Amino acid sequence: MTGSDEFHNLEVPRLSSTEARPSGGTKPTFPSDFLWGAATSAYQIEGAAGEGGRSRSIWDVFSRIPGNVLDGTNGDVATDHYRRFRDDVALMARMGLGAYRFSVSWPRVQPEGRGHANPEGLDFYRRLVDTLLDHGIEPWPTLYHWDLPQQLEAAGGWPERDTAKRFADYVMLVHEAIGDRVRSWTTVNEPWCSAFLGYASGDHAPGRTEPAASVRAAHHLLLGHGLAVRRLRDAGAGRVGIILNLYPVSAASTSAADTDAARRVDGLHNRLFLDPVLRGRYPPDVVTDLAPVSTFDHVRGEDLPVIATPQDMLGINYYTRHTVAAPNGEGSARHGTREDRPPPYPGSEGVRLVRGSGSCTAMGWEIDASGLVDVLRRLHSDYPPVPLYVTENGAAFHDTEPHNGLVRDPERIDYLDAHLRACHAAITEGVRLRGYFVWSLLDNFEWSWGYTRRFGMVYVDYPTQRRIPKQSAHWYAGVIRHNGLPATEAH
Ligand code: IFM
Repeated sequence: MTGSDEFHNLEVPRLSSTEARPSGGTKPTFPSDFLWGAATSAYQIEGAAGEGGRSRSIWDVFSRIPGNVLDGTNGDVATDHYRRFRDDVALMARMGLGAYRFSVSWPRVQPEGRGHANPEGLDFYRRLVDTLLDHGIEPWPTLYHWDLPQQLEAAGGWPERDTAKRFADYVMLVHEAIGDRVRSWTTVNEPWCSAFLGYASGDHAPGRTEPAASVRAAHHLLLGHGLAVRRLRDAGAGRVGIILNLYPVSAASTSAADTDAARRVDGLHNRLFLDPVLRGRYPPDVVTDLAPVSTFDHVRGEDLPVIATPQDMLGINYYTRHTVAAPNGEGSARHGTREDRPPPYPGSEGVRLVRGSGSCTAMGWEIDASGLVDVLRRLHSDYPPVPLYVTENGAAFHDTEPHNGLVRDPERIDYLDAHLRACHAAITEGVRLRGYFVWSLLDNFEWSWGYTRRFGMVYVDYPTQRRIPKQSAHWYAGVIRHNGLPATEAH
């Protein structure tokens, strides 16, 4: 935010009669203590890559290799949040956010990934947390959102057990700095992405294509989470939890082959992470599926109890559902990655993602809010009880340029509206869902898609860094203010 006051009055813009669509339903109201938030992550917004004593992360290195990022960009400047955080927090306050989920950059706080802390880096997060608290916004730091210090990758990265220990040490540096002011901690964001996009498909940093290493990485990310939970709890931290990206997985047909493909993909995407964390064991069928690439001999006897250390909450990131077919099953292939090749994840080789009939976001992800209800229901009925938070949900669309200070993004409002109705339905069924964070507060660096995809409720004009709240930001502010949704769907 550049100090302009286009966000001055957060009234929901009036809709024309053709834009309003009756739902016929009642007006969903959320529990009075429901937490309304928005999320970002360090590498995607901070910029200031070479400042304040920050070292290089794996994304600084990966994004500089031609071909890795669609538009050839990187997070050097991003949304310049490192310098503009005060304006950004003021903007959040005007939206009425109750919580802000941000991530702490490990290479900013502990440049070598081990050893001494960088006081300037810690100071940045102290100032951010203080500013949030001054505005009545609860800070929700995430301790790892994909920006591993490059020095740790040079030492082997997440496939090495030592990285999990280094992570727990770094977490304590952060806790020492802001632990007196932070109540809610999330450890690792979407370990599936770090492990399998980072070490198997190579779509994300560090860009390795080593299936065996990806399975080890998945385990060590979980171990790092468990070690961090224990250390944080010993240090008196309030509430701690991990964040998983979960997808309902359906078979494209009732054939035995497609049904088995769905089991495999569900195992690899969901149960490989949920079961160790919430049940203290790896699912035997997934271990069998992964046998061609891993004997799981990296798993030590003491690890699973550590990973399953009871946590106070579970964060769920939900974007879409998957329908899958066996290699020669039914259905038509869908873009699995940017390059339109089948995802080479171990354990599900040859399985195809099948395009559904619904419309898609600019990421090519099918919009299906009912999948969020499915995910929440499953956690409620199949796993031990734990308070749930939707820690990311949102969509990229090809937003139009600002016109008269307004960016109209009706598809995003529709998306958020539908998914919040799904949250409300789940709560009505008894699911312990306690809060919801939109991804994302601001347009930002969307990893290997660079700046070509905009997820923000706030438009960022990158050349000037001007922030322009989109119509969805106004709409979300209204939802927060009313603690509920309109009786009619938004657009
Ligand atoms: O931008 C990412 C975020 O960093 C992690 N979850 C998914 C988002 C959209 O791809």
